[in-house]
Amino acid sequence: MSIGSQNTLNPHVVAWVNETAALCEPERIYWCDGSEEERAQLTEEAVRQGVLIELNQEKLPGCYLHRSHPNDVARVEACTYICTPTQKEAGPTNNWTAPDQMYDRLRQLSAGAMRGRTLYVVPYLMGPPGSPLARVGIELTDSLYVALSMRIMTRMGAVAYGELEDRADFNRGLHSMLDLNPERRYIVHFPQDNAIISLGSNYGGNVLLGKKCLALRIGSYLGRREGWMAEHMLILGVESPSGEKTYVAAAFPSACGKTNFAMMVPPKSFAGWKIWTIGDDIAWMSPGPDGHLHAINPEAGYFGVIPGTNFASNPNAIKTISRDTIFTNVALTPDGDVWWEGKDGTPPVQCIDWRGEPWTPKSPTPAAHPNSRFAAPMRNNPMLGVEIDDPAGVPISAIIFGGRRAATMPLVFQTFNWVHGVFTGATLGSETTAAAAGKVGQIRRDPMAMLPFCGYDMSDYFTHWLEMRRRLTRPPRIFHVNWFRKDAQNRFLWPGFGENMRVLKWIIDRCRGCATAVESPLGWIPDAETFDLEGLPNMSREQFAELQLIQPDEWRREILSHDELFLKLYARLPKELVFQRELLASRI
Ligand code: OXD
Ligand code: MN
Repeated sequence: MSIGSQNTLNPHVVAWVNETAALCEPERIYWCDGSEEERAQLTEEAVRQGVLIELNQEKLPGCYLHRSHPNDVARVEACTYICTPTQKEAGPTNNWTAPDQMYDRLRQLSAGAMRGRTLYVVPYLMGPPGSPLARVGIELTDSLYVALSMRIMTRMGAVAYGELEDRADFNRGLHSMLDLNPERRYIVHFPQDNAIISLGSNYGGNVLLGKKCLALRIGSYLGRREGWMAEHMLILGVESPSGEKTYVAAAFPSACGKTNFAMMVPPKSFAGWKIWTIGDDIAWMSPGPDGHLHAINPEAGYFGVIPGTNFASNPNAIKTISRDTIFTNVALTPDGDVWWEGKDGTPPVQCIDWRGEPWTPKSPTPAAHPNSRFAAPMRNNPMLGVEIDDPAGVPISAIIFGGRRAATMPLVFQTFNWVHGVFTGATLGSETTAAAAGKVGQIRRDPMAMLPFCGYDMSDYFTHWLEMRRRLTRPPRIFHVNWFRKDAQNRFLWPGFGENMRVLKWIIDRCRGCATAVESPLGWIPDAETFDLEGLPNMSREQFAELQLIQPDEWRREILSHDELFLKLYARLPKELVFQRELLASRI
């Protein structure tokens, strides 16, 4: 075994790398430093090995295509475990195995797993340097794709060792692709040890360990212990024409438009308004000395769903992915460009699909996988908020929950108070998407969009939310939105994308106490007579009222469907949520 140049003196890191190398037996250890030279060298190596395909560098400088194994294209919740010391701590919504048993099983699978391969030591920092919320992780991986993607998605390299100094409190993440056999696929969290082991996959959500594994599953566990929150939320700043900024965090389930919302361009009638992106997927939030909830984005890049991304739906994303981007599972055109369903322009006459097979517009399957992705550095975003590097984060005025619902849910409502807001988040329902393996389009309860990401018992998580209120003198107001309501002909009732600015404006005006609202059984809703529809073609006041309609029959069914989750959690569900449900039923 030859050792590359070790670039940290931290004895805990060195000991852990040696211990892992002794188990996995890599041929070589490569210590990443995050430099430009390293990026060039590792990229060249990835192209040589066929891990990355170089794209047309004139059109797409610094951009590459990666194809994952066709059996490995999404997060796999069935293979994801939270191995707390007791099953009770993981709760009924997580897979659990006793830690000793799971460590044994994974150790056996990892023994000699990196023979003939390189082990990359990837040090990374989640959050701005100097932030009390920031955390260091070290991922040991045998995937070059992971090493290069982590460089985009996190603050990777020397900066992490600088923050860690000689401490031992870093997240230990071990990843090996093994042979990509789904039978040997495990994404396992040991929150009490701040450790993750991911085997048998090379799909981003399962293997970029800073993201879902550390920033959400382990993060939520640490957050409860230490009095902060790790949430599946975008963060954005709304700037008014007079320069006033209001910050909002929003939780939507995977592939429901968080990236589009975080990068939104307001419509023409909102001249002078700007949306600044702070984060598109994850928020770490903690009470600040001013009594506000303050949020940082722990990530440094976007791992976005690409189908449907175009100049109309998300012009800032198109600019962001025009360079230094790794595309996964999109199609390749003959001139070295990429293609996906919903891209601007006409489909190519022929291309190579995401599996590497010839494709034409007549082919029966899509050219890009429905969960194809881009990994792009946030610094490419022309509307990146300057606050991104502020260790104190941004004060959050509104929290928005949203799901993908063809019926029942109105465009927007404001909850009556924090506890009602927690109930609304806890009962969030949404149609399943291609971001996770399994059936698409079925409504499931996805509390706070955290069902696949909560690193402990979901009832304790609700209690944590309720308790956070006591630590805030200026809590955010809580709202619910639904961009996806359809009419009887299955057409979307709301245009979405940039037009969502109208809803966002109502939300921030409510937070600032300067928008009217009408009381409804669900909460406060905009007055259909005064809501800003100016310049919105094809939207009459009657149509807007249809979007906001609350139908008692649908709502009776909706309340019954909360049982899908509540019965599972009933034994430990905070009583506040049970009472909120009663109140809602009586209002309906
Ligand atoms: C994601 C997801 O990749 O939520 O962000 O699946
Ligand atoms: Mn996500």
